[in-house]
Amino acid sequence: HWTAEEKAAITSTWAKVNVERDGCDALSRLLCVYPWTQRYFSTFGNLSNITAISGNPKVKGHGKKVLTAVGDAIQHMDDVKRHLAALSKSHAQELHVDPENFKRFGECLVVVLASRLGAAFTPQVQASWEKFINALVAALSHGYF
Ligand code: ZNH
Repeated sequence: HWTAEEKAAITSTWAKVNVERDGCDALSRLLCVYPWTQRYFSTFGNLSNITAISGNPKVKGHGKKVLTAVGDAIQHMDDVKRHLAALSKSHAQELHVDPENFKRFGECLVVVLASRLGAAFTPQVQASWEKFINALVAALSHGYF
């Protein structure tokens, strides 16, 4: 259910992503804008303000881990649900992450991509990303039901 243009939009913009820098930015935004999401990261230390959050090495490490998983999912765009089945189960059953937070994180990621890409983040690219984020969120939420 992806057109060639959508796939090209996703893979070409992803080639410009730095998983550590942009992962840290997206996760920092989540923790700052939706501070109750900090409850999942009680072992991360100081998350008291945006400077502390974005400079926290554990935020950096975890942001990289999450965006690396997003990059892997892009390699499996036609089969995202199956590709993420185990990760969905672990978020549901072990980490107990409210799946609403996947949507929130996806929105943070789109903001980071838009600010990095500037003019390259055309309406067509944005639409492709919104569609991909929806598929990613659906796949990650699948193991909850
Ligand atoms: Zn998550 C973990 C992915 C979202 C929370 N994650 C994780 C990991 C991965 C991920 C890959 C690792 C696992 C293993 O190692 O096994 N995530 C992901 C993705 C996404 C996410 C892809 C989207 C897109 N998460 C999320 C959110 C949250 C979370 C939103 C909340 C808010 N995670 C989490 C936690 C963990 C994880 C808590 C664990 C951490 C540690 O322990 O270190």
